[in-house]
Amino acid sequence: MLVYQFQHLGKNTIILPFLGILSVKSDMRQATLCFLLKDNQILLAMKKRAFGQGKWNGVGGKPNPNENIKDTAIRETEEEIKVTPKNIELMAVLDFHFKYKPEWDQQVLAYITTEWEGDPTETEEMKPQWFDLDKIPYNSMWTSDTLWLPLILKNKKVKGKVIFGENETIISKKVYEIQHF
Ligand code: 6OG
Repeated sequence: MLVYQFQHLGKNTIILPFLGILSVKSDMRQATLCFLLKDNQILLAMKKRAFGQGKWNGVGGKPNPNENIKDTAIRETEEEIKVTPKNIELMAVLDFHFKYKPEWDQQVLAYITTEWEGDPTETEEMKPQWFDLDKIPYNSMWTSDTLWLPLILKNKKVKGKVIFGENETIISKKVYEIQHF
């Protein structure tokens, strides 16, 4: 089976030779993550409420209607930790599926930034904290973070798909490096 990507057909276009196009468009909603990096440290933030509550994560959220996703990444970082990123770079595009909670399905675009204005500040939604790169608290993060975060911290760009079963266990995973998006 051949899997191609055609911009005009959408993200998940599968073409079976002689059989035609099997599936065309991904309708997953999108969300962003932004990680601040300085020296040998990464800024994570404790999610204080709602989806992902109690986990350390990058900062982000969902686009407003008609909002460009990169603008979402910047706006959410401003809203959640009072920092304005100046140079964000897309490092990962990750499809997360929840077999028993399909309403949680989302495609997450993860960005890194090394330049910003403002000091990370706690808000009602997130409590930011710097971590040494060798002390990332993976035990208190989404379990799938170990699959892709170490790669983007080595400056690799990645795509991935993870399917979660019950209790956030991973029942299927595929993460691979790409040259560019
Ligand atoms: P709000 O519901 O807060 O946006 N997000 C994930 N982050 C990680 N590290 N792993 C996942 O795997 C994630 N799924 C979603 C994207 C949701 C926030 O949660 C992130 C957004 O920053 C399951 O508006």
